[in-house]
Amino acid sequence: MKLTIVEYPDKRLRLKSKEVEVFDEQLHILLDAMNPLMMQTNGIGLAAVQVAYPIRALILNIPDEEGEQPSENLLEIINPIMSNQSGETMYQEGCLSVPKFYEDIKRFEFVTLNFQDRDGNTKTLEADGLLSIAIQHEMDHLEGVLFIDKLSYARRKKFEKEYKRMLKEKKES
Ligand code: Y12
Ligand code: CO
Repeated sequence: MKLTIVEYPDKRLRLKSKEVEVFDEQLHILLDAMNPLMMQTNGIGLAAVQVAYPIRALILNIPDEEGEQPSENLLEIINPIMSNQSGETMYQEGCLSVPKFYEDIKRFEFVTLNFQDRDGNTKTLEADGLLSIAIQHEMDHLEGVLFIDKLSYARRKKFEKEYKRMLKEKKES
């Protein structure tokens, strides 16, 4: 299965992802194809909508202390629901769908997540640190929300100008 990352300002990133109801081989094939794509592009999180499948599925692989992302650490999260949120933290976020841009974004420090795995089994996860931030970033994708939507008016304006210039240079090269 050949996947490519949908990049801003593509409108497909604005779709609200649909709940996964069938945990079949098609879902497994998609998840299996998302993982190598995320690894090849130095990602730590990827939602299915970012590869043009607007379903409530995402994968995460948070680097360990050595900066490694072994496949045992891969998290596959289907139909996530946040049940608890607390604290406040700030992190300079990036997104595979908004290449080359990083912005400080405020998030909850701790979250509790209820979700299903690739076979439909229900799970609970308590997250802090980078995992908590990544979960919130990826869950925003399921609602069609991007981290740049959380910027102040002035920062968003600056981003749009710089991004437009970057796209123009890319087109010309
Ligand atoms: C903290 C903050 C944000 C997240 C969401 C997941 N974000 C990513 O995985 C971002 C990956 C990323 C990778 C890049 O490298 C390449 O594309 C090769 C990158 O660099 C460029 O675009 C040049 C930018 C972002 C989780 C946790
Ligand atoms: Co993203």
